[in-house]
Amino acid sequence: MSAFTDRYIKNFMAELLARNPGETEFHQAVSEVLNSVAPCLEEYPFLLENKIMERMVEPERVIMFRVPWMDDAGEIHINRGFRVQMNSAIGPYKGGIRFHASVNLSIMKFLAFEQTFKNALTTLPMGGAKGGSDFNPRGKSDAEVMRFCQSFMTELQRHIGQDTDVPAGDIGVGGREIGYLFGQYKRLRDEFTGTLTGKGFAWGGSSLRPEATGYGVCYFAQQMLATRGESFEGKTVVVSGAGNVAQYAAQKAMRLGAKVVTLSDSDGYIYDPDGLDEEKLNYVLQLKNVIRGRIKEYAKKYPSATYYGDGAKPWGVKCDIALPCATQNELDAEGARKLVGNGCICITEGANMPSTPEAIEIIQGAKLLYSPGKASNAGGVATSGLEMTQNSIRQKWTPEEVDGHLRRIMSDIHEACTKYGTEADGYVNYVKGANTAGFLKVAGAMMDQGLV
Ligand code: NDP
Ligand code: 2IT
Repeated sequence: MSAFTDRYIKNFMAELLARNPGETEFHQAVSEVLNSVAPCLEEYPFLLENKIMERMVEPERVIMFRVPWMDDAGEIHINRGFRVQMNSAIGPYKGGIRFHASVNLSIMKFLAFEQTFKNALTTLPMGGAKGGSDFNPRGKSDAEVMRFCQSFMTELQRHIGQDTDVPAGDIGVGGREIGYLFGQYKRLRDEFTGTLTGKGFAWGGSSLRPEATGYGVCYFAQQMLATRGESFEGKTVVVSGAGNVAQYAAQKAMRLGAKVVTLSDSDGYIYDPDGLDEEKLNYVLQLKNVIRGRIKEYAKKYPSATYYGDGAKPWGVKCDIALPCATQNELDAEGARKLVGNGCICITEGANMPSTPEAIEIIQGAKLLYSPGKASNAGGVATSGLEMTQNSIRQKWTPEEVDGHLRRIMSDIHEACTKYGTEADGYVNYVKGANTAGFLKVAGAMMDQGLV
């Protein structure tokens, strides 16, 4: 990197921090991309002159709104709603909605920023956005969740549409919430369109959308492993999380011949040395998606498993492959050292930004196969894109057709990462590859469309 680029990055980050104080997750996401694309900025000075990076970090629009709702006991609650419409250079805004107590503007902006590059990688025409609320769905009744979703959508509906902005699920937003959100959208706008994705199969949803993120993670990991002549067959896999992404990553890894030995939630993790099987996984699906219980119940049901509480993370469990599928910054330097020390060969991210910058440095320093979420979890939004296509042409594709598209897209993303991320010694830096490929596509579209 030249002295000029080094100075540019330092000045850029100083200004970003001054303009967006306290938004630590957003700073982290921008810093990673900026460092990856610095050589492009050096190579193409017109990107600097046109302030493409400066434009990319300023959301096109941020919507923040009050979400009032009443609980079952008649008490009134006020939450905060968000939609960050980050970049529409290559298509209508697209990205999930997160309901979690930790949601704030920094988390929304980092997710919308990441989404912009991820969506560009999918090869489909989708811009980047993210939304959500600091509403905590844990312990809420179905009726409370429904009233909250209706209040949230009463404001959000003004800002979205099938050709404008198409939300979907994320942490705390699954099939149930998308149903309530869609119902209210349809009622207020009097239109049955593909404005939300992740819809129920009977009312516009795509087959395989629930499975798509987790399956895509494993398809991507297969490609990574293949670069070293390896596969899932006979490997031990550690998965974090127990939600949508974790469930289907575990299922696919298992079906590809691996032994999945952990799952987790924010309270702790279970370690099952015998590994999951179809019956145990069905129990987890029931536990998390229907009963909405905690992962510690697994260890009560299956005595082969041990539960580790107090927020313990599974990274100390010896494994060949790790799939972080819970949340941002869940894998820190200490966790990374444990994985490397125990002989792990591949870390494929299912969550968005689950590894801290220090963890990534350790993992890449040890030359492990390592992919950032924006590449390896893109199967979810890609299948949302396929849902939009099916809605537009008013047709439904078979699971086999959708799976074929998903496999091809994950393979194309892998190819883009190797094209832009292969280093002089042959090591594939998937972070650099993903950021550069996504950046060049969005930057090119922004250049074509003038100063907007
Ligand atoms: P779910 O709500 O279905 O599951 C989230 C899981 O992560 C739960 O097990 C949850 O445990 C755990 N978790 C959430 N917050 C924390 C936290 N602060 N600390 C520890 N554990 C936590 O969400 P998804 O599976 O959909 O999402 C998981 C990740 O994947 C997120 O990073 C999301 O952005 C990303 N993602 C999701 C996609 C999708 O299509 N759904 C697509 C691409 C990425 P608990 O119950 O204790 O909160
Ligand atoms: O982070 C993500 O890519 C998602 N939560 C899915 C977004 C989508 O629009 O399907």
